[in-house]
Amino acid sequence: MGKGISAAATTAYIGVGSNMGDPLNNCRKAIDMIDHIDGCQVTEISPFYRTEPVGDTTQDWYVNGAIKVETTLEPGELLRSLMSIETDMGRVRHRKWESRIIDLDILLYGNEVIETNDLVVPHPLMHQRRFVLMPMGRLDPKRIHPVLKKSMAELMDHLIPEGQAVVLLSEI
Ligand code: A4P
Ligand code: MG
Repeated sequence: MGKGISAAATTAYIGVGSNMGDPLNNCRKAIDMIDHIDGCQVTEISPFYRTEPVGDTTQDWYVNGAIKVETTLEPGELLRSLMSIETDMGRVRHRKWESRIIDLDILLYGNEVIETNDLVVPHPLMHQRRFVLMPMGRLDPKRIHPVLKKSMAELMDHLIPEGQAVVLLSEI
């Protein structure tokens, strides 16, 4: 986290999740790799949580966290860098929502609203997901969702918590 980054950098938030192998270690390793991307500096790391699987409830529980980065990469470049970290860590894609060694999602990129074929920001499900809002609320509870115009803390108050158990795992 020692590199300097230019004044033209954008603040972005990335969701980090894993439910295979050693999930906590996978999350930490991915964050370290993100910090080593040229043009990307990790400035804050949320606590990690053990979280009940959403979607396919037969899966193992996840470890989830979120990070704040300063980046000079364009959103598409950031996405490609994150996807190559997923691949380098051994992620193989078969079907949507399957168990994964690592999942890196761009949650917010500045206040930009992006809808292309391969990138939607803010992440379209973030406001419904406790495993995202809990760590986001620890990083920046007052951060405003650029589409819904509500803070992370307000979104957290409005979500439906059933089936979304979240247990604090560790403070960093
Ligand atoms: N893509 C579009 N927008 C974005 C974005 N903002 N960030 C595209 C990252 N990628 C984005 O993603 C599929 C495609 O989404 C990419 O090619 C990219 O171009 P993927 O990671 O290959 O597939 P996926 O993860 O199976 O799909 P997706 O939509 O990312 O799934 P989710 O929504 O991430 O759900 N339960 C718990 N407790 N914790 C979890 O972390 N995660 C999921 C996966 C389900 N249940 C979970 C968790
Ligand atoms: Mg994903």
